[in-house]
Amino acid sequence: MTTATAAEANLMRGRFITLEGLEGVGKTSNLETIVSHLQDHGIDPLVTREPGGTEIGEALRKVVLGSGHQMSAMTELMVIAAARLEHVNTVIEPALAAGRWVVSDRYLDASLAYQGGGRELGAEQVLSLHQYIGVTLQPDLTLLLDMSVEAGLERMHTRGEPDRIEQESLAFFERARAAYLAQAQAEPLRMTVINAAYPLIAVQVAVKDRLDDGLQEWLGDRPAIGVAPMGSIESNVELGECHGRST
Ligand code: ATM
Repeated sequence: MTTATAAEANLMRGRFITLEGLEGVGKTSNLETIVSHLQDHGIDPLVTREPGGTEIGEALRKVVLGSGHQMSAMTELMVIAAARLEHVNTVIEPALAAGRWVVSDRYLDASLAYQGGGRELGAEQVLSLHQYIGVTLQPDLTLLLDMSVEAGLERMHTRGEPDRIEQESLAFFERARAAYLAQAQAEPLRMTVINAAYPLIAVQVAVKDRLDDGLQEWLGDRPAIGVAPMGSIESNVELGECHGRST
């Protein structure tokens, strides 16, 4: 590919936006805000989630989150990474290459937080496994919803039966939160921390403001390229179906 065509391909590429945060921070409502704000700008994103987003990924999600399963931290990471490999190769990359924008409810930063921090595998092991299997795709923008672990867990406990990871200790979630925040500090241009302790309406305003900065940077005055027509909203996972519970 010549330099000119590589530049053109990059212009044509969709953008990859991820949403992250611990339990109870309001991910579900803010995911809807991201999608509707993009739609307001004529962008019809593919909405997906991790672990999951493919048939194999959804099956592996059940393995990882099923409360009956015991597994080592490395097994957990490898199962999640296998689901991610499938997701990136068969869903995310093809969509981006075709000019489609992708919004994912969680991605690699969640492994850095939960397996790297919570399970204490460390960022190095998480990243080197992904490097080894060839998952090197980075989001263009990551919004990290952050609030105190206690407040988040309090909200989570009003939602019914916790999954295998949700049953972890306060210390586990404190380590996961610290790992998320360390990652955001290391990559301030890609990751924006949003204080999720404020009322939802204020959090949604902050989410939209950060998206507007991105839209301005990526689109400038020109319309989005390769954007699916309005009204043909296609989702890799149905928002209502995959987010039956509020997160
Ligand atoms: P949701 O809460 O977004 O449905 O995610 C399911 C769980 O998967 C969540 N559990 N808790 N608590 C976080 C966990 N998870 C990981 O542990 N590592 C990952 O890489 C991802 C994507 C999710």
